[in-house]
Amino acid sequence: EVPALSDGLPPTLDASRRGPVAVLTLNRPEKRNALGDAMILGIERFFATLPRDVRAVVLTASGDHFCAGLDLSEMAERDTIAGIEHSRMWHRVFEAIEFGPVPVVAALKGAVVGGGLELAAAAHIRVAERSSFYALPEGQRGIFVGGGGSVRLPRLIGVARMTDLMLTGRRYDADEGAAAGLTQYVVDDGSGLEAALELAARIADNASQTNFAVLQALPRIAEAGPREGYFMEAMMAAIAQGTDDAKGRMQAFLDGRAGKVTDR
Ligand code: 1HE
Repeated sequence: EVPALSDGLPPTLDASRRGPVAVLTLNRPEKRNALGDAMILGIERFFATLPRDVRAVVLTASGDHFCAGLDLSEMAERDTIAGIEHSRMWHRVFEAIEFGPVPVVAALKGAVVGGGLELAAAAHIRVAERSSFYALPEGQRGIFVGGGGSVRLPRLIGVARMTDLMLTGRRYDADEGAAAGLTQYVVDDGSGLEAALELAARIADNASQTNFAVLQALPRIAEAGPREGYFMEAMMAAIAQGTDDAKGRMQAFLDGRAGKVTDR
């Protein structure tokens, strides 16, 4: 018997399947999907046990808000070392998303704040409903980002915007978030999941070797110097091009059997 996607997940997470796309839902709307340890570890389990025929993931949330960040009720009195270990756990799990097996599309709405914004930043594409707003309220709570936000967010929006968000506690609305580079799509309220599923279906149609290269090679090339970058690019291009899948897809185009760029 095939195990269900949601086996072993806490009740605050829900997982389901739409053909080649798996949907992971943060399901703790009464706490605005605040992320406790069980949820973080559940997210890790979900990605670690994804069936091999899943080709893309949509990350979404129940209720009006994507995620209110770290569950502040679990912060308790952690000592310094335990605090480091806790942050490193978030790093491990979010790296498993960013460098995981398949592309992840996050469908955002309402609050996308603190650790919720850090989680969204680990996805590969972000779709925002108009209700979305973004903030880093760590300054008001006396803490710092701990879920990789200081690494990922400046790469999306730049150090100056990140500094402004953290020092002033300001909020970006959906349009400001898109203009700053946090998200790639803004859609009407109520249509975020549908839009994310449509993008995920396109991703699932893409060649596996190209999706692999985008997830595994692109971020490493972006961090490398140009000499190493060009070399890694050439290696990755040659590996992708040598697959039977690539040859078949190129021939299909030459034979007039494949879609044109203008068909999408
Ligand atoms: C929570 C959390 C939470 C809500 N941890 N319980 N994150 C924050 O500082 C954001 C704090 N939350 C808010 O500003 C607001 O809750 C929202 C703007 C997100 C939503 O407002 P609203 O009016 O819809 O809901 P609410 O009435 O504030 O919250 C509903 C319940 O969720 C309430 O509990 P209740 O028992 O009184 O019903 C809230 O206490 C609870 N709740 N957010 C715990 N975050 C790895 S480092 C990451 C560092 C961070 O993420 S810092 C940022 C933390």
